[in-house]
Amino acid sequence: MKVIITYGTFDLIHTGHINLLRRAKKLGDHLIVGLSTDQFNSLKGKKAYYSFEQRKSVLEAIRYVDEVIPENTWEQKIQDVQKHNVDVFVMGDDWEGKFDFLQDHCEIVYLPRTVGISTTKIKTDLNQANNG
Ligand code: C2G
Repeated sequence: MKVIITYGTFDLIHTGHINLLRRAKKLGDHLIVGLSTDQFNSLKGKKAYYSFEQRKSVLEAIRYVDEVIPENTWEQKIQDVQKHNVDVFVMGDDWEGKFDFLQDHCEIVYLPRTVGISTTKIKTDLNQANNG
C-alpha cells in the first residue's frame, strides 16, 4: 500500500485544497493529512477561523482523505514519515524546496498551487463585501 502524506491548516476548505488533496491521493492508496493544531497555527502566525476539531471533521468528510493526524511542530515530519511508513510527501509548490530534508526518508512532490484562491482571499473578499 502506497502511503502519501501532506500537511496544512485547511481552514475554510476551498477548491485549492481539494485540488491538492485529489492530486496527492492519486499518487498512492492512502492519504494522511497532518492538520495544523491551533497552537501550531499561532507558531505559523496564522489564526484559523475554524478550530482544529472542526477542520478535522471537514477533512475527514473529503473522499480523498483517509486519515488525519495533528501537526504540532515543524520537526515532527521525519518521525511521521517513519511511523506511518510514508512513501511520498506532497505539498503545494509555495513550499518548493522547504522540505527537501525529507529526501532521505521518502519521495518529495511539490504540486502547482491552484491560482486565484486562498483562505486569506476569502476573508478579505468577505470583509470588503460586508463593509461595503
Ligand atoms: N494550496 C494550493 N492551492 C491554493 C491554496 C493552498 O495548492 N490555492 C495548498 C498549499 O500549497 C498546501 C495545502 O493546500 O499544500 C494547504 O494549504 P494551507 O492550509 O494554507 O497550509 P499551510 O498554511 O501552507 O501549512 O508544515 C506545513 C504547513 O502546515 C503548511
